[in-house]
Amino acid sequence: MRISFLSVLLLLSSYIYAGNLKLWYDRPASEWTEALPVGNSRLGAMSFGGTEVEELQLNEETFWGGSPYRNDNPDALKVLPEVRKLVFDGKYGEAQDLVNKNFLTPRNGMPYQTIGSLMIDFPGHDNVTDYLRELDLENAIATVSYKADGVTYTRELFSSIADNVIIMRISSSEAGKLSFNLSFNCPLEHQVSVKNKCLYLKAKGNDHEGVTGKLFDETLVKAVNKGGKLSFDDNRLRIENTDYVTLYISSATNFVNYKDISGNGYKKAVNYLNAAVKKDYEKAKKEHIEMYRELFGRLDLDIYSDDYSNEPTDQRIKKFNERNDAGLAVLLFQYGRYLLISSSLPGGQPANLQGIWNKDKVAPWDSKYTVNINLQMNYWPAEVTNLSECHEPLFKMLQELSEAGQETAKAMYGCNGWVLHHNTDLWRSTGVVDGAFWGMWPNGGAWLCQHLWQHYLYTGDMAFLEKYYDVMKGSADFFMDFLVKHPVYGWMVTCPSNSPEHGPDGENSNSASTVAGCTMDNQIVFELLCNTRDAAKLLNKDAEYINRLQGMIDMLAPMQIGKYNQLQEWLEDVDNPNDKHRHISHAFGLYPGNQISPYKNPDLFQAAKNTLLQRGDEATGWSIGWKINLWARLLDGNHAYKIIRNLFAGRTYPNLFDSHPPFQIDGNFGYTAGVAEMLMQSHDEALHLLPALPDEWRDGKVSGLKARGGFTVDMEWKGGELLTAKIKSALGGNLRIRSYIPLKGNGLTEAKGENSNRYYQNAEIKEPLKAEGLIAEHPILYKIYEYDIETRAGEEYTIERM
Ligand code: FUC
Repeated sequence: MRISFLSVLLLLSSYIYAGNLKLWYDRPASEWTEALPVGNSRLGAMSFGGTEVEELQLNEETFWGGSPYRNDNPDALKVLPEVRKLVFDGKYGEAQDLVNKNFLTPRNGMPYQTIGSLMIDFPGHDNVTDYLRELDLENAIATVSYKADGVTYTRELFSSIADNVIIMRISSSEAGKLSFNLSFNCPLEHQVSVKNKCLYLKAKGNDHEGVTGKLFDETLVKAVNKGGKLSFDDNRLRIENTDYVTLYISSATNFVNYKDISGNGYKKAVNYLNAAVKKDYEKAKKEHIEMYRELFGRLDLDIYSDDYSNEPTDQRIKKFNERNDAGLAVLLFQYGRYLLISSSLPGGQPANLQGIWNKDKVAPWDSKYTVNINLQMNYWPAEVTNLSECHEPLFKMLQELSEAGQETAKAMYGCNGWVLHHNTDLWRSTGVVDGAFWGMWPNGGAWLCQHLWQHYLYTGDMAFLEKYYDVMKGSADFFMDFLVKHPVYGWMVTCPSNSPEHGPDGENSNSASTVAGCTMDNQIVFELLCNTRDAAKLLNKDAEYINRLQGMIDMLAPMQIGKYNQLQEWLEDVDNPNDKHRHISHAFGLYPGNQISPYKNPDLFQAAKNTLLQRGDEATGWSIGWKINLWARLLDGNHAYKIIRNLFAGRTYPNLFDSHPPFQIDGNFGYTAGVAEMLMQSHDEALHLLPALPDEWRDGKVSGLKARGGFTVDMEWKGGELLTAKIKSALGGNLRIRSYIPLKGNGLTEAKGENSNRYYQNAEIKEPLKAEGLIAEHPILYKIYEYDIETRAGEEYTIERM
């Protein structure tokens, strides 16, 4: 009996894990946002899954326009005193005009670019049945299968983590039935030819904003066929009457680092290719899966509801708000982890605005790095969802920015240390871009430094802290010089700056956003200086500097509560309670910061809640991602779930990419972090289990969440209550578990001693103001329970129902 190739394949594929973590569709993609992404951090492909024509749109993470350049404008320094005077005199528009004239350059940033697409034509495959296209998140493999003329055709696609090439196996159920042609489409300046028995594409990165494009991507496609004929004609690779074919797509650029482009892309691509083709396909697949699962497999989440996994993913998205499909919420959560692994592995570039997946020559916002929320959000899930290694590309980038940004700090502000404004790119540009209304914001680097400290808090890695201490200190040095005394309040403030992309008149860019000491700046600088101080103490260095930092911390502006019971966004009480702007910058102190909590400052906690209520629940994709985290920190799971519903109602593409619109990957990562934050929180020196569980997620279990302090948390819950938690300690030390029981009423309640039934009070109970609708709530009171476990490294502790 002849065993068909398909069944051999199935036998060989037995190590593929089964599960419901699949995106699947019953038709090919007709839009890019229906295509399915694969990636190994460096090489990405979007597979459309067509039958007559399969398009693999390709990316290589270092393929950007331009070449090494800088965008500092030294004129800034000359007008800085005047700009500051105008701001302090309340002449914000004039200050902004002066910034526009003196701080900017024509260089707003270089674009991340597509390589182009590999087109695979299957003549005659127009009439097909049994079509199935899926992306398996447990194995990081995309497949397509269908029947044409009684023959089943199957494709398996992955971007190999093990071999640094993209591999596609195309097979047919009957021998000799597979024929197809390969060619390239490329929107850039390019050449296609045959080289080294491969189809070869060389594309040139764009010239952009006066910066010459000096990067070249070189891509080789090799087909290894079983039987049949392989030939080249007219820059096409033709395969005829074969049983199965393995395609290897190898691609690289001449990029070495942000200052050096002397590499040899061709050589790199050939080396990866030669090594990959030597390996048996099944072995290559197995190694890729193993490396991927080492990361992905660390965290399991199950939330119980009716199972709709037999419906195509695009249909489930549409119906999400008609029913409780917790499986889809889990799929999207794990998709965020899949995307992070696939776009950000050690040694690579950080995930940009679109991760690594971009079809355009010049994408929206150049698909670069916006650092007034977006890049940070990309890394929110990294630690808490147990993908700490995926954080590494960001740390490396910070190291580089701390070098590049020194010149900017000196040239533009005459300050020590380093500065980054609201954007950067492959070339680590650090100047002001896009116009003062958006770009006059010197806190990008300071915010990113939070990630260094957070990595330390999760891992306790002292060598890491030592390695990156100078990056944090360099950012702190900048602010020690840059902050100025506010002539009215006497606080030390940033000036000029803005509350990202937003002024008291909203986003009307004819108005001014240029101000001094907005709340987000004060919070970010507070965190940076405190974290640097604490790092110095831990590392036993810079004793005198610690005192200076503390002196400055004591002079920073506090958070303030305004006339609508809101957390003020600016130093003055000028917030508009009907403003729905997507940036909720002053909520930084609630999340991702930790300066506001019901534990330490219930009045500010309530004010932050009012601000969120005033801003409303509709938002762009990433803003939704942020709001999920914020409502989780506000301990309101049902409200967080309401925001999740908004995410599925128009902010999620059929391929589960997040929609700003257009596609931006930050919202995917914000969502994944948000779900983790709903299930577990670790801040305020305590662990909080199930802090924001919505009614829809009453029963479930999770394993492998990470908490600050080196803890790994597994939990099972039923009827909305914790059944058991198993907490493993990697570092030892005190584990404080805290829970909050909301209380009705508005009387003051006495705060009681340590570690026991602590009641919390609000300092002053104000009547909520009503201005054009309900925009503020009565303060919430909590009864706070705590208990401490003294843990030992390597031991696991079980907690029963709380
Ligand atoms: C920030 C946001 C925009 C967009 C851009 C890439 O400027 O305000 O909404 O996400 O980044």
